[in-house]
Amino acid sequence: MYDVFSLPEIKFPDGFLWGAATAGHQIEGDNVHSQCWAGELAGGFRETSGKACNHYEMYRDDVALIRELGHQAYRMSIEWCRIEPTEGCFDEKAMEHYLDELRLLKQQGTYVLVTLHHGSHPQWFDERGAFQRIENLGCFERYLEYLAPKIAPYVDNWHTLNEPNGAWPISREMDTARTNKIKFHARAYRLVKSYSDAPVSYSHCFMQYMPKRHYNAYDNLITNVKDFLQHETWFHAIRTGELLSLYGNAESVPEVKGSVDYWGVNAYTRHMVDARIAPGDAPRFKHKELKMIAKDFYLEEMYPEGMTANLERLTDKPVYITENGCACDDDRFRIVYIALYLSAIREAIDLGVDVRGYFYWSFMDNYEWSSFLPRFGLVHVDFETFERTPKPSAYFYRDVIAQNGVTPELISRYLSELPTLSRRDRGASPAKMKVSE
Ligand code: IFM
Repeated sequence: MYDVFSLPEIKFPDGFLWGAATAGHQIEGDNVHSQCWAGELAGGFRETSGKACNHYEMYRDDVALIRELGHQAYRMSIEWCRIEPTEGCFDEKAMEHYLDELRLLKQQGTYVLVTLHHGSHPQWFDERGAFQRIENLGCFERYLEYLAPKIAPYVDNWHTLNEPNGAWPISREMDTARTNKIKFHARAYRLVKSYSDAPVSYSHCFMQYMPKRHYNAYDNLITNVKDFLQHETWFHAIRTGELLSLYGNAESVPEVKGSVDYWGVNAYTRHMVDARIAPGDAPRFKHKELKMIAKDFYLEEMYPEGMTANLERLTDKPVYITENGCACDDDRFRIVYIALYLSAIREAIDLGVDVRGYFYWSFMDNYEWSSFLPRFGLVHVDFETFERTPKPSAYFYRDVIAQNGVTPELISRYLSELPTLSRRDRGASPAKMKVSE
């Protein structure tokens, strides 16, 4: 655990943008035309998304809460499967729903970042092979031609795809999907640019890979391969237009070159690589295993140093941190996490990285793709009643925004001591905490 009380004052550049992020499938509920919905029902999931946070019905309240909590910006996604539930048929009511949400956000002065594809898409698109088949690019284009001009007046910033580089491609099929996604991204970038002057990028899943044994050649080799395939091939493609593949010849795609106006970074933790374990995914060091949620589901590790190191690779364009956050039952961890990662981001700025904004993941507790257990939210959601209750970290973050930084005084106001997770605490229900307003 880090001594967050010894952090010096951290100030951010004037105009730094502060907000939080969400994604449609994870909060809206009843997303029945999505491939995720079908996949969930097919089994293998701990829980299905069901009503999620019921945001589709409660969006007016949520938009108001974003403002009440002092956020300047909001990152949201639009569900393609609601707008085009069957191929080629567009649902005007769903379109009007999103336009209303966007209008409300703009009316209250919120800076809006819209992600066009965040993990879920129509079931029919999935049945056609989704990103696996480059022929499907036309489907995405047709959808964006419908959507982009309508929402452009309300969008301050765009993301084409969320974490398209997410998994490192260990098979030929995954490698094909990876290069196709770069092409989908680039086409979407060009299309959006024809309707909007706002900046456009994608959200790069920036997992930091590290060898478990720094002296071991194989651990280092696999670490470098993973990093190369998941990160460097994307950066290289966008910087040069050259798409590298593990299985085929490199391809030059001019449309890809320069297809981001800034780097969108989603970064949470690091990943240890051990060549003795296939496919290299090593367990964390025991002393770093913070089981911050009650059930045996997730092991988060605070590794803010990874954020600084990642950002140092992105000095050629501005950067927005479009996701960073932690899943924990004891909200005090979130305060520690935010303070430490902001310190790491400030360090990157001092090293010459042009970081312009920060979006905490997530605005509220939500559906974490197969379960409601990991609670990433600044706002607690009761998944029975859908009541929203801001956590202490939401007020901490509100004050960070107001001060454009973190001070030792602010940390002490919200934390009286460092949270611990002794063996005894594991599995215990989270301590009741006073909400400070
Ligand atoms: O919930 C996800 C999000 O959809 C994509 N980035 C990581 C988050 C936390 O796992």
